[in-house]
Amino acid sequence: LFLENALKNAIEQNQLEVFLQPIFDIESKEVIKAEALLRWHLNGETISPVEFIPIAERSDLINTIGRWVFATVCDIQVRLSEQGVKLPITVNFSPKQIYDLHLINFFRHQIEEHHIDPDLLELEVTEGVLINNYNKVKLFLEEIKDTGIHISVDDFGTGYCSLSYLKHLPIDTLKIDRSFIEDIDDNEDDRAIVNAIIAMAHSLNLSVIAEGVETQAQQQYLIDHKCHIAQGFMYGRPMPVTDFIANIQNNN
Ligand code: G
Ligand code: G
Ligand code: MN
Ligand code: NA
Repeated sequence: LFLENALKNAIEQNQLEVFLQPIFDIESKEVIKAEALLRWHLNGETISPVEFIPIAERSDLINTIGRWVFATVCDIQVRLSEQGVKLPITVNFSPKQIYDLHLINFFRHQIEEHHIDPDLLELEVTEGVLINNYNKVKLFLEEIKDTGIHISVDDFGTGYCSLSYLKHLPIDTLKIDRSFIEDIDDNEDDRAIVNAIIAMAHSLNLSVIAEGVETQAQQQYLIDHKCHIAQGFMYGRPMPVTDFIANIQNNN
């Protein structure tokens, strides 16, 4: 309860910060995208979203926070474009936000106000979202698609999403869950799952991103199996926007 009350004031107290983690093209060796990851600074400590997002999801607080993250990512896009950087940013989306009335209008409004190309924005929905409440989710995602915002499926492989769902929903990208990448060197089942996801993505004309890539061996496996977009500590940890911009300008 202490955390819940503190979280209610986090936005106005300026305690929330959006970090960026690079998403890397192994072939071109360039950062091609970034994921926005929220951090909460409280009394000199940084609290992980793993801890506070579930608290926010217990009430409408998740809607306030979700909107704040989106608006902040729009601000970040303005900052990037001032630096001559054009890079899509993905925003994590909580299942509860589907019930945030007028959320899509809010997105449209933010895009217009910031003069942003919606091609530079992408929502990450988890696989579970697609299965529960399919009809409502389909309508919601189609409305999102109409705004020009892209859609990716996060933590892919952990749910039970069928091929036909993927085919009928306006999805652009699959993100292979990092649990499958972690043991790819010595777990045959994980390799089979990763291969199947890559094949599925190619045949449905979707992009595919491997998450949680930490080693050269994992990267080599992905190259050999035709997945050339990756995210993980090997390329960069989530970092403050200022650091992210400095890194981009040194490397690209
Ligand atoms: O960055 P980190 O590994 O601590 O993130 C942990 C989890 O928190 C991830 O599953 C991520 O999707 C989630 N998360 C991070 N930022 C946000 C956010 O802005 N909104 C939502 N709903 N989840 C987030
Ligand atoms: O659930 P989601 O995919 O949104 O989670 C993203 C989280 O994964 C981020 O919070 C980030 O800190 C974490 N992450 C990103 N890359 C790596 C990695 O290479 N190894 C590990 N262990 N975690 C990672
Ligand atoms: Mn994510
Ligand atoms: Na994930």
